[in-house]
Amino acid sequence: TANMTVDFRAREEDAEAIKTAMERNQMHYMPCQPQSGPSSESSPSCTGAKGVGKQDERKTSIFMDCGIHAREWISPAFCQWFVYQATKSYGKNKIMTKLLDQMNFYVLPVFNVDGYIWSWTKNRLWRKNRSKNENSKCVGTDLNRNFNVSWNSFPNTRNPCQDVYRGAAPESEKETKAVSDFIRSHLPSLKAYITFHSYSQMLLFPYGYTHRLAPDHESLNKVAKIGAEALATRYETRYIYGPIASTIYPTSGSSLDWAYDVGIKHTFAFELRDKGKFGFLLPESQIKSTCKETMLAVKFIAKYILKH
Ligand code: ING
Ligand code: ZN
Repeated sequence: TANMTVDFRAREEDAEAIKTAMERNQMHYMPCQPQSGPSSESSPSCTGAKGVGKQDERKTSIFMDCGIHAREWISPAFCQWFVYQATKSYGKNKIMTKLLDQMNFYVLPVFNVDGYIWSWTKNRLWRKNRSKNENSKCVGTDLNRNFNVSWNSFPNTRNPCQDVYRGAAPESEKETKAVSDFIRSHLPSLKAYITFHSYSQMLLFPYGYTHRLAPDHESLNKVAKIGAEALATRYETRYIYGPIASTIYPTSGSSLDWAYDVGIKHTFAFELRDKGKFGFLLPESQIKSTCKETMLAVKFIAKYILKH
């Protein structure tokens, strides 16, 4: 599996450009830490610009990830759209400016890097990552069954040859481990976790591993309703919403249930377009409209979270 890092690091030569762009947008620029070396060095070398955006650990934060499953191509497209729109509309769009001023958005655009590449180059319908499994010639773990939550409870995820293979142990995959570590180290500023899948047109929230309702069910249901309604205002795309187990199917070891049980109150999974006509092979002509309507939902969810 590919090495990954969840925080954004610019190359040295990009640092000046980023500094200028951020100052133009009245964002704070945190220069990189000088590396250890002779103190006489007039211009300390550094490996990158850390902390793009107004970084403040105490601020309300939202973590979003896309592309946990390789073949769900509309998902990484959305994360990219989100970052593009956010940076472009800062200082112009009132809601976006307020959101970016008052909260941190941590965006992981491609969770499952090697699986995603595999889906572009070898097998369009590949879902898992590409890690090798001991004692099996089947490759890959389903990263959305590999989280440390109710991990051992569902028998249908134990075979490495299945698309929903849970992995050798909870967090056995470095992608799962990296995201779990990142989230753990950013608690308790994280007020929301949103993960993007396709397809089905659903807005899901915990639980998947049990039919029990989440302690915050009423609140989750209300925010999901707001999100689905906001999304529909653009092109009348219909989303259904509800707990994972009763709305799509029961699952164990998902990032959504894990993030909720670790203490993030607002956790949602989008199943983006469509409802099966094209499925994972959503045509290019629908990318932009899907991103636009989804953006509305995410903005409404973020706005709600800021207020409550
Ligand atoms: N669907 C998700 C899956 O992992 C899901 C549904 C989302 C389950 C969030 C649990 C949590 O099966 C797809 N299409 O991958
Ligand atoms: Zn998925």
